Amino acid sequence: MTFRRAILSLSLALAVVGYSSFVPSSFASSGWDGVNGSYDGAGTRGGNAGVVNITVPGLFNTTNARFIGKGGYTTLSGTAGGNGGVFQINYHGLVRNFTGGIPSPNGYLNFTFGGSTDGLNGSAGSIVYVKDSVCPRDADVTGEGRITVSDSGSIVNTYNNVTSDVSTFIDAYDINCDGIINVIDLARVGFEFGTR
Ligand SMILES: [Ca+2]
Ligand SMILES: [Ca+2]
Repeated sequence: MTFRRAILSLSLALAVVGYSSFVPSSFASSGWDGVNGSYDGAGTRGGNAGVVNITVPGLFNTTNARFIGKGGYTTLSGTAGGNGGVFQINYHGLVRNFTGGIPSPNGYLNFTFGGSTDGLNGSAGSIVYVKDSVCPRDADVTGEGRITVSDSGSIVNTYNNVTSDVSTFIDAYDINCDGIINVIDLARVGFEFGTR
């Protein structure tokens, strides 16, 4: 899928149906950049980048996903650059993570502000992760897109906690949603251990 830069910044709302993994590799290098200001006459303000909102009922695979929405560059004196875009994903689980300290091998996000000839920047964009809690919950209980000893260790550290242990019970660790964190949840981590 290829998008060409238009006069107005492009926005996208995409809802994936069915409980399947979503691999957005076809969006490689897609751009929602704001347009740069004109160099004709006094110049113009750079455009704001677009909004990307993707809903995935299953796994969102960030491995080769690239989403770019930078604010446009302003050439009009005394005026700030365009604003960066908004990138929101609504998902059940991640395969790797753009920003969780364990970056995807090739995944990339850039929703930065635009600059200007007078050094006035627009506002930075925002990146919003919204993980659902549909049962059974994702086995990546720590949420960084990998299933490792951090997931099993988190469950072990709260082992046998029940929902009434309000100060220590963590919903995400109760993968099968039966109200207790125990071997059943640990087994689900085991089934997927090292798979992402
Ligand atoms: Ca994890
Ligand atoms: Ca449980």
